Amino acid sequence: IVHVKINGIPVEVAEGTSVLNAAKAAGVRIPTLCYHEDLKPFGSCGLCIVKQEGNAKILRACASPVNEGLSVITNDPELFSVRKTILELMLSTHPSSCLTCIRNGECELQDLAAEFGIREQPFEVRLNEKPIDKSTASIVLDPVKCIKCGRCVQVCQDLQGVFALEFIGRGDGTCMAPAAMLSLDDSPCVKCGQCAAHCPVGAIYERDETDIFRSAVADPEKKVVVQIAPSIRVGLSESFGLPSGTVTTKKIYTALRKIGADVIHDTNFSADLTIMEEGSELVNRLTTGGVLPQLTSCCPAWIDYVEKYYPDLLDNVSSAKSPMMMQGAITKTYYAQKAGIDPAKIFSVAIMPCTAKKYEIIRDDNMQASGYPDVDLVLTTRELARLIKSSGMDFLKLEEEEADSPIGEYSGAGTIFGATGGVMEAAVRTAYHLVTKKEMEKVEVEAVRGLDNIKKGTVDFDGTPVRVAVVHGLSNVKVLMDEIRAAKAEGRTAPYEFIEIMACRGGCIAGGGQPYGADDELRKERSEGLYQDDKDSKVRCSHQNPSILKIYEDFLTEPMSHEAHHLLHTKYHE
Ligand code: HC1
Ligand code: SF4
Repeated sequence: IVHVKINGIPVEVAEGTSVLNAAKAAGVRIPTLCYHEDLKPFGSCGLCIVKQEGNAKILRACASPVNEGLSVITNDPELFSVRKTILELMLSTHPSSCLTCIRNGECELQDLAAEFGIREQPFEVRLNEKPIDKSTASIVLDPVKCIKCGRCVQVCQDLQGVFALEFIGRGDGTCMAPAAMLSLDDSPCVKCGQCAAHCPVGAIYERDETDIFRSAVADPEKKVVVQIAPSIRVGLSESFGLPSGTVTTKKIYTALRKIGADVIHDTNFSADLTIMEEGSELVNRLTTGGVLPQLTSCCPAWIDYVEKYYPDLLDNVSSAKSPMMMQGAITKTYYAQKAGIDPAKIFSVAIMPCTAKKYEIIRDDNMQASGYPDVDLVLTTRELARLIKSSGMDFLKLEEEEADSPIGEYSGAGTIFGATGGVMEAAVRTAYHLVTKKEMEKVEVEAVRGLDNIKKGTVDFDGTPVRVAVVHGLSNVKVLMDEIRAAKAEGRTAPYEFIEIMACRGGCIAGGGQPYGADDELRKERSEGLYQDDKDSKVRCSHQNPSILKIYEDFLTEPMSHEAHHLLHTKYHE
């Protein structure tokens, strides 16, 4: 512990804390643009400069650790003027197209320009015009808006270990792009969208497809069926000013009906279905000497990653499709039959926290198992927030409505899919039952909860130990994959039976399409929202969901049946 003073306010912090965080502890905000809690301090923007008292030294608050007795001034007329000049220089290389920018109203540069009262442009404007990259279905790069903060490069290289983005060029001409200015689609990008979620401005963003939704609901020939992912129920609330972690499932259903959706389904139902299929697959592999460890397959950025970086381990990946794709296939078959609707008329929309889901629906492998595209459109949480806001409704005052039967019903296990460790916990609850024919006394599996990079545990299936691991954030995934690969090269099996993998830190609750501003505190709050929702659920295990039992009885026969294989499984490939 050291004692420091921020603008004369005494505060005690751990040694090594940055001046920026010490100021935070003292209730003082220092402006930043390049800094992000997920990343190592980069120090490129210079906005966080502060003065050290006693020697008039200037420090970059993000990158300077405090020491005993340090006293700093974070704001005075001189610091204000330097910061304002930095911002004016940034604006001289940034287009002033704020009104038509996707980040209008949610841009960190715009906020600072407003805060500093910038009213004119004293510097000559020099824009770094480069073509917009729209090569992927997921995200768009607009280099002219880049402020060279470096967050996206750090995210892509350090957090995700993907190295799709790097700094290209020098000086004013610098931009962030794939090596050799390849298009994103030709780069190793896995479309996780973490660069977009961390970009402070509108230089990298999700492909906005809200207009496609508007056209679909305006078309009387189309029956628009919408599913919402587990983590939407906890993510969307922040867009409407509610405390993070607030769950608004039933208001979201109402909002979707009001913006024109004909039928509301919930991806949580298919999360339960996934557990039945993936859990049965695991039991099958365990009992028949199959390839182990089994790796989960619901995260499309992870699937893109394993196909690109570890194709030699594809046999370890579960053949189960993601809940979103299962839901799509079931919607245009089982649901269409039950509801007496021509599947050709169904327009299947998935609201997802993820940009990679936009790419998943157009993968070539079996994503049209129903005979039609199983999912026609994916919108992110941010796009849904825009649709709701532009409709003029007051989200906070909406009544709560139910989803449509028979594939809207879900268990708490389906809900927790959205948090890192949730798929594993849900799978354990059901696999335990499949193996032992008993129910777990305590369904919470604490060992796989929380934000540790790699979580490991052993679950006792009545005398049979099952070793599990959970990993999130692709740079952490690499550590486990290297371990599995090394074991394989030595003719061994890595010491796990089942591993959950999510590309984004924290899991889907902090996916690349969720509301901006995720850091570990927010990830924790969003996860707690889902865990509470699970705790409040009457049914907490996928195999106890009555609608799941019914779909097997009426339609799929049993997990891994011929019909289930056709609709719900696929083969991942290089
Ligand atoms: Fe996810 Fe999933 S949990 S991948 O993390 O398996 O996107 O929320 O919808 O499909 O259910 C995302 C979340 C989501 C799928 C499920
Ligand atoms: Fe890198 Fe993910 Fe952005 Fe692609 S989407 S450039 S992998 S951070």
